[in-house]
Amino acid sequence: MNAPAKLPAGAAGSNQALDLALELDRKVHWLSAWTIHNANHLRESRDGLKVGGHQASSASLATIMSALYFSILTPEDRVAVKPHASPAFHALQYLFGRQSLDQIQRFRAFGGAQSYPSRTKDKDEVDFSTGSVGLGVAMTAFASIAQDYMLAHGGLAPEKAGRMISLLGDAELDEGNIYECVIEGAKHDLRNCWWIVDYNRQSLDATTSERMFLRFTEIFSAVGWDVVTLKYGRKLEAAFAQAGGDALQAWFDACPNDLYAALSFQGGGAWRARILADLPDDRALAGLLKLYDDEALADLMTNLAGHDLGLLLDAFRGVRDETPKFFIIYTIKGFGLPFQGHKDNHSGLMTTSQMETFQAAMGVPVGEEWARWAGLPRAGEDYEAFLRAAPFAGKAPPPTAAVIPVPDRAAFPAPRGRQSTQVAFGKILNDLARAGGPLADAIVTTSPDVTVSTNLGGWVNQRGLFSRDVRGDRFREASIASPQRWAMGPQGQHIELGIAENNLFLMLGALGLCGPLFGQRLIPVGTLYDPFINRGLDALNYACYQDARFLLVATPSGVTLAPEGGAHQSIHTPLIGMAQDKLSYFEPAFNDELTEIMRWAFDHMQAPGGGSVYLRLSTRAQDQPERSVDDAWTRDLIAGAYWQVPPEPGAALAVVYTGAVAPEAMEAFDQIREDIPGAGLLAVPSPDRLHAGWSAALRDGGAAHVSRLLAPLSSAAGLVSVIDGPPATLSWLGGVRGHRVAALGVDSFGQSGDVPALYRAHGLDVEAILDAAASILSPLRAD
Ligand SMILES: Cc1ncc(C[n+]2csc(CCOP(=O)(O)OP(=O)(O)O)c2C)c(N)n1
Ligand SMILES: [Mg+2]
Repeated sequence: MNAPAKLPAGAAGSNQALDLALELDRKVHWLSAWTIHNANHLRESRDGLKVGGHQASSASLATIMSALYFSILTPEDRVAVKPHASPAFHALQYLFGRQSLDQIQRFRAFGGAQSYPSRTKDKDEVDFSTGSVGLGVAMTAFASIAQDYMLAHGGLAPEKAGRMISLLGDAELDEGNIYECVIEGAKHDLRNCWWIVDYNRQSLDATTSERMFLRFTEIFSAVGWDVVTLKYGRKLEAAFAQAGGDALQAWFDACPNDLYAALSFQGGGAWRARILADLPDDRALAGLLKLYDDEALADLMTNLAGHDLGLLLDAFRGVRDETPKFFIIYTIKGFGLPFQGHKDNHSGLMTTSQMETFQAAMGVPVGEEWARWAGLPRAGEDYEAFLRAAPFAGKAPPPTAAVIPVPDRAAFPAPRGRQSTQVAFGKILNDLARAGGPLADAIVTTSPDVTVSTNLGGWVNQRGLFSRDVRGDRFREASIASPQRWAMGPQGQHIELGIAENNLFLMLGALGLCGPLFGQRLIPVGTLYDPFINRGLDALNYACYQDARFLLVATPSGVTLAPEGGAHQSIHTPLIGMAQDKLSYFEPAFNDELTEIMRWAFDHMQAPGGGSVYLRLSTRAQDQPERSVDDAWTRDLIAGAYWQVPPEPGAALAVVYTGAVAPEAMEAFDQIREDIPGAGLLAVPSPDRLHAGWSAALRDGGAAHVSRLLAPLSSAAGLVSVIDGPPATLSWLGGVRGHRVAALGVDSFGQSGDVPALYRAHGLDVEAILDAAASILSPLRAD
C-alpha cells in the first residue's frame, strides 16, 4: 500500500484568504475520514456490524465543498450534497459551528449525524435530503422552478432568491430521472441551477466508462445548460506548458480511466515507468519527468482540478449569469487516502495503522483529533474570523411560514347529485378557484400531461398555467371552440409537466418544501393516473422522506376503470398508501366524505406533525347520500371509518367496504339484513388512518378507533370486507378483536370489460359479497 498522497497545503504566494481556506480544507478531509474511522473502529459496537461510511467518496468531493462553503455559497443558496459525502458536509458544518461534536461522534448511530444528509433527522441544516442517487440532483432543478414560481407570485423577494446546487457523483448520471428532469427544465426555462459533478470516474463497483464526458457535454448543451469542464489542476497546467509538456498532456488525455485510477493508487515510480514505457523516444518528455522525484510526480499526475481549491474558486466566481451550469470536475476517488484510485475503494475503510500514518501526515496531534484547529498553523481566532466572514455564515435558520386558513364547512360545500369522486374533486377545486381567498391563492396544481383527464380543467381555466413569460392560447385567439383555456403566464397556478410521473413527485416535493425553503407556503396538489404512482414511487418516497407536504390525487383507480383494461387498472396502490410514511391514504366513496377529507388535508399538510395526503379516487358515478355532516362524523371519517349502518349489540355480521364498491356493498347489505337484522355496514374511507390508529394504540396504549367501532359485534361475528384493491387492505380487521374475515378484493388484473363483468370476475359484486357472508357464517366452515 502506498503512503497517503499529498493534500492541498497552504500555497505560498497566494492571498491570505486562500491560505486560510486551504488550511481549513485539510481539516475537512481530516474530520470526514476521522468521523468514519471513529464510528467503525473506536466507538463501541453492540452488534458487531460494520458501521460504514465512505472515506473515499468524501475525500473525492471535500475540496469542491470547501470552495463552495468557505467562499462561494450565499445565505440564499440551497445545496443537495452527494449522499456518501455526508461526513464532509458534517465536518464543514462543524467547522462553522453549526454542527455539534456529539453529533459527528455519533455518526450513523441512533440519533447522531445521519449516514446521508437528511433534512428531517440531521441537526445541522440540510437543505435537501439525499440518498437514493439521482433524486437529490433533480430536486435542485425542481426547487429552482418552485423558486421562480414563488418569485412570480410575490412569495419571495428577488434579493432572497438563490442558486439551487447539486453536488453529485458521476455515477448518478446513469439514473434516468436526471434526463427526464433536464427535459422538463428546458421546457420551464430553468435557471439558477448548478450541478457539480464529482467526476472521479468510479461508481460503487469499479471504474466507469471511457470518455462519457463528451456525451455529457453534448447532452447538457443540447438542453440549454452551460457545460464547464475543469480537468487539470494548476500544477499540471504548468507542467504541460513546459518542454515535453505537450506529450505529457497527450498521454494524460489518452490515459484510460482504469489505468489512471490504478496508477493513482500505485503512485511513486509507477507513473514514470508507465509514461516512459508508452513514449520511450520522447526526450523532451523524459527531461520533463526528470524534474520530479517519484513523490512529486505522483503529486503532479494526481493534480486534478477538483483538488485545486484556488482554481475551483476562480471557476465558481467566474459564473455571472443565470443559465444552468453543469460542471464536470475531475477528481480522484479517495484522494489523499491510501486507497485512492483503487477500484474497490467505495466502501473502503482505512485500517488503524493507515489512519495513524494519515494522522501524522495531516499533522493532527494525537488526542486532539476532534479539536477544530489543532495542528493548523494559525490561532483558532483567525479561522473563526475567516469563517464568520464567509457569506454562508449568514445563512438564517429555516423560516417559519404562516399557516394558510382553510375555509369552514359552510364555505366548502360537497357537490350534489350523481357523480364520481373524480368529478367532484374537479368541482371542489373549481369552486375554490371561483370563491378565491388565501387557500385558493396558495394552491398550485401540477400534473404529468393528465390535467384535463383528471378533472383539473375547471381550475386551470380560472387560474391559468404558470410560465415565466406570457404565452397566449392560440386556439382561443383563433376562436376555435375548446372547453379548455390554455393561456400561460407568471400568475398562473398550474404547472403542466410532461409525462414523467417521477418528475411529478419531485415537483410536488419541491413545491411542498417552499415553506421551509422560502418562508411562504404553497398548497401543492398533484394529479396522476393511479397505476402510474408505481412509475414515480421512489420519488414519492423521497418527497415524503424529506417531509414535503402535498395533496396527491390519483384517479382513476382499480378495475372500476373497467374498459381501459389491464395497464390502467391499479390494484396494489392501497397497500402503497398504507405503507408509505408521512402520507395518509384516503379512498372516499361519496362527495361529503371527499370535501371533509380535503378540508382536513389542507390543514394536515400545514400541521407541525402532519404530512401529505393521497386520495385514491374513482371515475364511477355514485348516487350521493342525503345526510348531514357534523364534527363527530368527520372525526370518525378522518380516523378512517364510520358506521354507515350501526350494528345491534352482539351482531353476527358486518359488511365493510372502501371506495367505489359502495353500491355493491350497500345492496348486498340490504339483502343480508333481511336474514341478519342486527348486521352493520362499516364505511372505511381510510384503511390507512384506521390501521395507523390501531398501531398507535398498540404502541402507546389506549383504545383504537377501530377497536371501539368493532366492539358492539359479537366476538364470534364475521366481517365481509370489499375493496377495489388488494384484499389485504382490509383483512387485518380480523386481528383487532379476533373476528373472522372474508376479504374480497382484486388480486389479478389485465382484463378489459364493463363493471358488472369485472366485478363478477374478481368477486366484488353483490353475489360475491352474499356468498362470502354465507360462507363466513356457515356452521360447516372448516375452522
Ligand atoms: C437509487 C440508488 N441505487 C443504488 C444506490 C447504491 N449506491 C450508493 S453510492 C453508489 C455509486 C456512487 O457512485 P458515484 O455517484 O460516482 O459516487 P462516488 O462515490 O464515486 O463519488 C451506488 C450504486 C443508491 N444509493 N441509490
Ligand atoms: Mg464516482
